[in-house]
Amino acid sequence: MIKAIVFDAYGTLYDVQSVGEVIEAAFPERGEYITQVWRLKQLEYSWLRSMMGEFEDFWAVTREALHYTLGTLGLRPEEALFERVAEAYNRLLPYPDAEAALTALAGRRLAILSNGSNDMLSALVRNSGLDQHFHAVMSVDAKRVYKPDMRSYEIVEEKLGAKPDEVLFVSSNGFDVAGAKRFGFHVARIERVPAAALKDEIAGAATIGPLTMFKALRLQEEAMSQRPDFVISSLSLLPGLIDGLDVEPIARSA
Ligand code: LAC
Repeated sequence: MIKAIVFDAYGTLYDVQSVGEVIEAAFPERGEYITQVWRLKQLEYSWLRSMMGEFEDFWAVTREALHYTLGTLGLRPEEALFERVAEAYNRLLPYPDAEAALTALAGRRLAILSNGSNDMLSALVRNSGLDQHFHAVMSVDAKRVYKPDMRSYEIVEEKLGAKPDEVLFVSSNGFDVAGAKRFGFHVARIERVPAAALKDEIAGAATIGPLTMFKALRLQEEAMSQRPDFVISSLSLLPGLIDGLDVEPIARSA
């Protein structure tokens, strides 16, 4: 029996590409490059910090990654501009399929487990109006270690009382799918960029740009032994998938 449906945030419910507009306005012609390198470096720094045993929250990691990325272009913006761009991460847009899917799943215990700091996640769900859907919004801050470290996934049982095999974890991040599966969750992978579409994109490109590289590195299924239980192309298909599973309803408030 599934007692909780737990979502990853960045890249799964929220579109990390939606910082692109703010970045392009701040640094014309460099929006795509900065958006991709920033996200790649942000994740890399989260993993480095977990491995080094030197936790700083995701807001610090996000800012360090932005510094790094701008540094590769020789850019040292004044503080106000830097803050404006960094803040875009707290105003990411939800994917267009997120709200309807969460609404259709009402009556189940829905939650987020994210690398985002508590402050970032509060801002994100509030700014996007998705806060009403979640029973819990859980940050890895509680364990001071980032996904896919196994300790980060323990937060779900500690906060929701659901054992790993009572959880359906939903993510589009390859590394998170692998980690969640290794931990023992049932895992639904949202395949935002199908392998065949990526292959065609690469075949049709004269040169391979940063966004294509990002899709290749972060949005594909990892070639590792931890495979997701379900693969669906969009969150819209999640309610149908869940209808076929044994999911515990929660008591509705009157
Ligand atoms: C998160 C990262 C994985 O939301 O995107 O935790």
